[in-house]
Amino acid sequence: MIQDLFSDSTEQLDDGAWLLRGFALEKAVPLIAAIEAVAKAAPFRHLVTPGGFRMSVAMTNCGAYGWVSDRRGYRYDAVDPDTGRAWPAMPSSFLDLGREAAQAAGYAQFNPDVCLVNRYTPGTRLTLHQDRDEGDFAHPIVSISLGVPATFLWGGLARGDKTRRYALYHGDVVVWGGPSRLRFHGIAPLKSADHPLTGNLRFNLTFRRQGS
Ligand code: MD3
Ligand code: FE
Repeated sequence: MIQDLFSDSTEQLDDGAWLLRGFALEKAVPLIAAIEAVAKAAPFRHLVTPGGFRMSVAMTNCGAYGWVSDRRGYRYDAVDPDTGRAWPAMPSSFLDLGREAAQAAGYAQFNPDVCLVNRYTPGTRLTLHQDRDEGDFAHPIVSISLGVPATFLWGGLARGDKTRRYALYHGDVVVWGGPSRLRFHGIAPLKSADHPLTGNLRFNLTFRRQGS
Protein backbone atom coordinates (compact mmCIF):
# COMPACT_ATOMS: atom_id res chain seq x y z
CA MET A 1 0.00 0.00 0.00
CA ILE A 2 1.37 3.40 -0.93
CA GLN A 3 0.95 6.04 1.75
CA ASP A 4 1.09 9.81 1.49
CA LEU A 5 4.37 10.94 3.01
CA PHE A 6 2.89 13.27 5.58
CA SER A 7 -0.46 11.75 6.38
CA ASP A 8 -1.23 8.85 8.66
CA SER A 9 -3.70 6.21 7.58
CA THR A 10 -6.24 4.04 9.32
CA GLU A 11 -6.81 0.49 8.15
CA GLN A 12 -9.43 -1.88 9.53
CA LEU A 13 -7.82 -5.28 10.11
CA ASP A 14 -11.00 -6.95 11.28
CA ASP A 15 -14.24 -6.31 13.18
CA GLY A 16 -13.11 -4.10 16.09
CA ALA A 17 -9.41 -4.09 15.08
CA TRP A 18 -7.88 -0.89 13.71
CA LEU A 19 -4.34 -0.25 12.51
CA LEU A 20 -3.36 3.42 12.93
CA ARG A 21 -0.20 3.68 10.83
CA GLY A 22 2.30 6.14 12.27
CA PHE A 23 -0.01 7.29 15.07
CA ALA A 24 2.84 7.31 17.65
CA LEU A 25 5.58 8.57 15.31
CA GLU A 26 5.81 12.13 16.65
CA LYS A 27 6.03 10.85 20.23
CA ALA A 28 8.55 8.07 19.63
CA VAL A 29 11.55 9.81 21.21
CA PRO A 30 9.82 10.61 24.54
CA LEU A 31 8.16 7.17 24.56
CA ILE A 32 11.53 5.43 24.26
CA ALA A 33 12.99 7.65 27.01
CA ALA A 34 10.03 6.72 29.21
CA ILE A 35 10.59 3.00 28.51
CA GLU A 36 14.17 3.42 29.73
CA ALA A 37 12.93 5.13 32.91
CA VAL A 38 10.38 2.35 33.56
CA ALA A 39 13.08 -0.29 33.01
CA LYS A 40 15.34 1.41 35.54
CA ALA A 41 12.71 0.91 38.26
CA ALA A 42 11.43 -2.48 37.00
CA PRO A 43 14.12 -4.15 34.89
CA PHE A 44 13.27 -6.21 31.79
CA ARG A 45 13.20 -9.93 32.56
CA HIS A 46 12.47 -13.21 30.79
CA LEU A 47 9.43 -14.74 32.45
CA VAL A 48 8.91 -18.49 32.70
CA THR A 49 5.68 -20.02 31.39
CA PRO A 50 3.58 -22.38 33.55
CA GLY A 51 5.01 -25.17 31.37
CA GLY A 52 8.56 -24.22 32.41
CA PHE A 53 9.76 -22.46 29.23
CA ARG A 54 11.71 -19.19 29.40
CA MET A 55 10.04 -16.64 27.15
CA SER A 56 12.33 -15.22 24.45
CA VAL A 57 10.68 -11.80 24.77
CA ALA A 58 11.86 -9.69 27.74
CA MET A 59 9.09 -7.92 29.65
CA THR A 60 8.38 -5.29 32.23
CA ASN A 61 5.27 -3.32 33.24
CA CYS A 62 4.08 0.02 34.48
CA GLY A 63 0.77 1.08 35.95
CA ALA A 64 -1.22 -0.13 38.96
CA TYR A 65 -0.77 -3.77 37.87
CA GLY A 66 1.61 -5.81 35.78
CA TRP A 67 1.25 -9.04 33.81
CA VAL A 68 3.45 -11.83 35.18
CA SER A 69 4.01 -15.52 34.54
CA ASP A 70 5.70 -18.28 36.52
CA ARG A 71 5.27 -22.01 37.18
CA ARG A 72 2.01 -21.24 39.02
CA GLY A 73 0.36 -19.54 36.04
CA TYR A 74 -0.32 -16.23 34.33
CA ARG A 75 -1.82 -13.34 36.28
CA TYR A 76 -1.86 -9.62 36.96
CA ASP A 77 -0.12 -8.51 40.16
CA ALA A 78 0.23 -5.09 41.83
CA VAL A 79 3.72 -6.08 43.00
CA ASP A 80 6.76 -6.72 40.79
CA PRO A 81 7.95 -10.18 41.90
CA ASP A 82 11.57 -9.27 41.00
CA THR A 83 11.80 -6.14 43.16
CA GLY A 84 9.02 -6.71 45.72
CA ARG A 85 7.80 -3.18 45.00
CA ALA A 86 4.84 -1.69 43.18
CA TRP A 87 5.30 -1.33 39.41
CA PRO A 88 6.40 2.15 38.33
CA ALA A 89 3.53 4.53 37.56
CA MET A 90 2.37 4.73 33.98
CA PRO A 91 4.12 7.74 32.41
CA SER A 92 1.61 10.38 31.28
CA SER A 93 3.13 10.21 27.78
CA PHE A 94 2.05 6.54 27.65
CA LEU A 95 -1.40 7.10 29.11
CA ASP A 96 -2.25 10.06 26.89
CA LEU A 97 -1.27 8.29 23.69
CA GLY A 98 -3.01 5.04 24.68
CA ARG A 99 -6.23 6.90 25.35
CA GLU A 100 -6.00 8.99 22.18
CA ALA A 101 -5.51 5.86 20.08
CA ALA A 102 -8.46 4.08 21.72
CA GLN A 103 -10.61 7.14 21.10
CA ALA A 104 -9.51 7.31 17.45
CA ALA A 105 -10.72 3.71 17.05
CA GLY A 106 -14.08 4.41 18.68
CA TYR A 107 -13.37 3.40 22.31
CA ALA A 108 -14.05 6.68 24.09
CA GLN A 109 -13.61 5.79 27.77
CA PHE A 110 -10.56 3.52 27.78
CA ASN A 111 -8.81 3.77 31.13
CA PRO A 112 -5.88 1.32 31.16
CA ASP A 113 -4.42 0.22 34.50
CA VAL A 114 -1.56 -1.82 32.98
CA CYS A 115 1.05 -1.18 30.33
CA LEU A 116 3.02 -4.31 29.46
CA VAL A 117 6.32 -3.48 27.76
CA ASN A 118 7.83 -6.14 25.50
CA ARG A 119 11.43 -6.02 24.25
CA TYR A 120 12.53 -8.04 21.22
CA THR A 121 16.08 -8.78 20.03
CA PRO A 122 16.86 -10.57 16.73
CA GLY A 123 15.21 -14.00 16.76
CA THR A 124 12.75 -13.19 19.55
CA ARG A 125 9.23 -14.45 18.86
CA LEU A 126 5.87 -14.62 20.54
CA THR A 127 3.99 -17.81 19.72
CA LEU A 128 0.29 -17.73 18.88
CA HIS A 129 -1.78 -16.96 21.99
CA GLN A 130 -4.90 -15.24 23.29
CA ASP A 131 -4.88 -12.40 25.82
CA ARG A 132 -7.49 -13.62 28.30
CA ASP A 133 -6.14 -12.85 31.77
CA GLU A 134 -8.03 -9.55 31.99
CA GLY A 135 -11.28 -9.23 33.93
CA ASP A 136 -13.54 -7.76 31.26
CA PHE A 137 -13.06 -8.37 27.54
CA ALA A 138 -15.31 -5.38 26.77
CA HIS A 139 -12.18 -3.23 27.21
CA PRO A 140 -9.92 -3.05 24.14
CA ILE A 141 -6.14 -3.48 24.09
CA VAL A 142 -3.99 -0.77 22.49
CA SER A 143 -0.56 -1.72 21.10
CA ILE A 144 2.29 0.63 20.10
CA SER A 145 5.25 -0.62 18.06
CA LEU A 146 8.66 1.08 18.28
CA GLY A 147 12.01 0.35 16.67
CA VAL A 148 12.74 -2.58 14.36
CA PRO A 149 9.73 -3.75 12.29
CA ALA A 150 8.02 -7.06 13.04
CA THR A 151 5.68 -9.50 11.34
CA PHE A 152 2.43 -9.73 13.27
CA LEU A 153 0.46 -12.99 12.98
CA TRP A 154 -3.31 -12.56 13.11
CA GLY A 155 -5.37 -15.68 13.59
CA GLY A 156 -8.95 -16.60 14.46
CA LEU A 157 -10.82 -17.63 17.58
CA ALA A 158 -9.42 -21.18 17.47
CA ARG A 159 -5.68 -21.88 17.65
CA GLY A 160 -5.69 -23.83 14.38
CA ASP A 161 -7.42 -21.14 12.30
CA LYS A 162 -5.36 -19.82 9.44
CA THR A 163 -3.26 -16.71 10.13
CA ARG A 164 -2.72 -13.53 8.16
CA ARG A 165 0.53 -11.55 8.37
CA TYR A 166 0.94 -7.81 8.78
CA ALA A 167 4.15 -5.79 9.01
CA LEU A 168 4.15 -3.52 12.07
CA TYR A 169 6.52 -0.55 11.80
CA HIS A 170 7.99 2.00 14.17
CA GLY A 171 5.17 4.31 15.29
CA ASP A 172 2.29 2.01 14.31
CA VAL A 173 -0.58 1.67 16.77
CA VAL A 174 -3.21 -1.08 16.74
CA VAL A 175 -6.44 -1.11 18.73
CA TRP A 176 -8.04 -4.51 19.31
CA GLY A 177 -11.53 -4.78 20.71
CA GLY A 178 -15.01 -6.11 20.15
CA PRO A 179 -15.14 -9.38 18.20
CA SER A 180 -11.33 -9.25 17.70
CA ARG A 181 -10.49 -9.10 21.38
CA LEU A 182 -9.99 -12.86 21.82
CA ARG A 183 -8.37 -13.70 18.52
CA PHE A 184 -5.14 -15.68 18.53
CA HIS A 185 -2.11 -13.59 17.60
CA GLY A 186 1.69 -13.64 17.74
CA ILE A 187 4.96 -12.21 16.44
CA ALA A 188 7.23 -14.06 13.97
CA PRO A 189 10.95 -14.32 14.90
CA LEU A 190 12.37 -10.78 14.71
CA LYS A 191 14.71 -10.15 11.79
CA SER A 192 18.03 -8.40 12.38
CA ALA A 193 17.82 -4.74 11.49
CA ASP A 194 19.20 -1.44 12.66
CA HIS A 195 16.86 1.32 13.78
CA PRO A 196 18.21 4.83 14.43
CA LEU A 197 16.43 5.11 17.80
CA THR A 198 16.62 1.54 19.15
CA GLY A 199 19.50 -0.23 17.37
CA ASN A 200 18.53 -3.89 16.86
CA LEU A 201 15.62 -3.75 19.32
CA ARG A 202 11.87 -3.68 18.93
CA PHE A 203 9.63 -2.48 21.76
CA ASN A 204 5.92 -3.03 22.02
CA LEU A 205 3.66 -1.34 24.55
CA THR A 206 0.28 -2.92 25.25
CA PHE A 207 -2.25 -0.96 27.26
CA ARG A 208 -4.74 -3.08 29.12
CA ARG A 209 -7.57 -2.76 31.61
CA GLN A 210 -7.12 -5.53 34.15
CA GLY A 211 -9.57 -4.46 36.87
CA SER A 212 -13.25 -3.59 36.55
C1 MD3 B 1 -4.94 -8.91 19.51
N1 MD3 B 1 2.25 -8.53 22.01
O1 MD3 B 1 1.91 -8.63 24.67
S1 MD3 B 1 0.87 -6.52 20.07
C2 MD3 B 1 1.14 -9.34 23.98
O2 MD3 B 1 4.00 -7.05 19.43
C3 MD3 B 1 1.31 -9.34 22.51
O3 MD3 B 1 4.60 -7.58 21.42
C4 MD3 B 1 2.60 -8.51 20.62
O4 MD3 B 1 0.64 -10.08 21.86
C5 MD3 B 1 3.82 -7.63 20.47
O5 MD3 B 1 0.24 -10.02 24.45
C6 MD3 B 1 1.50 -8.10 19.74
C7 MD3 B 1 -0.65 -6.74 19.38
C8 MD3 B 1 -1.74 -7.35 20.19
C9 MD3 B 1 -1.76 -7.29 21.57
C10 MD3 B 1 -2.84 -7.79 22.24
C11 MD3 B 1 -3.92 -8.33 21.57
C12 MD3 B 1 -2.78 -7.89 19.53
C13 MD3 B 1 -3.88 -8.39 20.20
C14 MD3 B 1 -5.05 -8.82 22.23
C15 MD3 B 1 -6.11 -9.32 21.53
C16 MD3 B 1 -6.05 -9.38 20.16
FE1 FE C 1 -0.99 -10.86 23.10
